[in-house]
Order: sequence, then C-alpha cells, then structure tokens
Amino acid sequence: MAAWMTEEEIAAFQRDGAVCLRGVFKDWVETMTAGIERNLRERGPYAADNLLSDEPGRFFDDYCNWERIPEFRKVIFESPAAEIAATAMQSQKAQFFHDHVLVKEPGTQRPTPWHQDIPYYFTEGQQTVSFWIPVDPVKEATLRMIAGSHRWEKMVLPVRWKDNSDFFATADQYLPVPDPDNDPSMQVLEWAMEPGDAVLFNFATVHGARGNPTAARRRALSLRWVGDDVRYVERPGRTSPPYPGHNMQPGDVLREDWFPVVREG
Ligand SMILES: O=C(O)CCC(=O)C(=O)O
Repeated sequence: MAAWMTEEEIAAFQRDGAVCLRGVFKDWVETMTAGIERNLRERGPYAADNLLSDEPGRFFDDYCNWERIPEFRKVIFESPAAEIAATAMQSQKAQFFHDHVLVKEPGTQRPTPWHQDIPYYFTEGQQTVSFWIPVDPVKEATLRMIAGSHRWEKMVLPVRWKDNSDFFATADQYLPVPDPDNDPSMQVLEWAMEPGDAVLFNFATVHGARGNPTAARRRALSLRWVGDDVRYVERPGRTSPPYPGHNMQPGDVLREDWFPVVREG
C-alpha cells in the first residue's frame, strides 16, 4: 500500500499533520493547470475575490467545481491521488470531499490567515487529508503549517478571509488565531515547491500563507479527501462549503452520490 509514500513520510504526516511529497503529480501538472485556467474563466457560484478594492494583486478562490470541470474529474479519478490519500490517512477507503482553487497573482500582499479547515467543514474524524498542489514554482508564497496542530484539543477560531470577521456567532468556543512566527513554542513547516509536488495536510492542521510579492503567478489546486472514520457533524451555522440540501444527519457517512468513493476499502 505504501508505494507512493515511504514509511517515514507516512509517519511524518501522522506525527506533524503535514508532509511534502516530491513530484507525485508531475504527470498531471498540465491537466491541473488547464483546469485552474478553466475555473478562472468559468467561475462557479462560490467563486470569491478575497481582497478589498484598494489592495494590490488578486487573491481568487473557488471550490466544488469538479463535476463541471473535466480536467479536475480526470485528476480525481485517474491520478494516483486517491491511492496516496488512503495511504496517508491509513484508511481503506478514499472518499472525495471537494476541489479548491487558490490563485495569488503577482504583487498580492495579503496573507492567507492562519486557520484550520475543520471548523468550516461539516466533517469530524481523524482520517482526513488535503493535497495542496502548486502548478507554479513557489517559495515565498508557499503553504505554511504548524507542526502537530492537528492534535490540538480545541479548534481555532474560523474567520472570513476577506475581512477577518467571525465565521460563526460562537467565537468564544474557539482558540484565538495563533501567531506562530512570534511564538517559540510552535514549529512552522514549509517547503519551496515545484509543479507536481504536493503538501499533504490533515483538515485539523493549522495552516496559512504569505502574500505573493513576486512577479510570478501562484496557482494551486487543493484536493480534499476523507477516510473510514469520517462522519457528518453539525456546525453552529452555514458551513464552507455549504452543500445546501445535503440532507445528512449527524453520524452519517458522507453521501456517496455527492462525495464519490474513488478508492474502495
Ligand atoms: O493557498 C492558500 O493561500 C491557502 C490554501 C488553503 O488554505 C487550503 O488549501 O486549505
């Protein structure tokens, strides 16, 4: 089962909540790039530009478009992604949750705030993984993760990216947003990356990114997967992504007609 990851890489992912795999999607960069460009041209209902009108650059994101973007479908169903996801999660099954495109154009000052994905999602469980796959070389604007934060007992306050406002009305139930660059007790993991490399991280791993002050584009595709122990959970408001009309109840396995099981157990 470990063909795409060494035992050390699996152990690092389990221990730190993040690991960088080199070159695993090198044969898929062209397809992913075409999908991202299609997504930029053909925005979905959730597409967002996350900068205020007087800020330089552009920070675009959009998600849940795999059903209408053939390049994304190809990557999800034909690339080694599902096999790698199952290996990293130590799960029999790899069930696809959603795709997420994140583009920081040259000169974008705005950092991506430190956050976990789990409080925004209607999922609970340990067996989760997101792949962050840049299709441009990245260094300064790479993804950054707090090692071991996927084991923190409380969740970090979720905020809206555009204006930093609270995402739910229950702000007092969360940890404050951390500042690992000024907290010596926290270790930040980050890697300079080439197209085809992927950072794998748990839905509970705290992550963020600097702006993109360079002259080069920073386009990335995130693919998000859940494993055997993941169940639907209610959050104190509309989740992100929201999936209106999903009809699931707390404790349900995610419905397979909306969230395809790409690798069976
Ligand atoms: O690309 C970024 O700036 C942030 C990515 C991210 O938060 C994610 O993929 O979950």
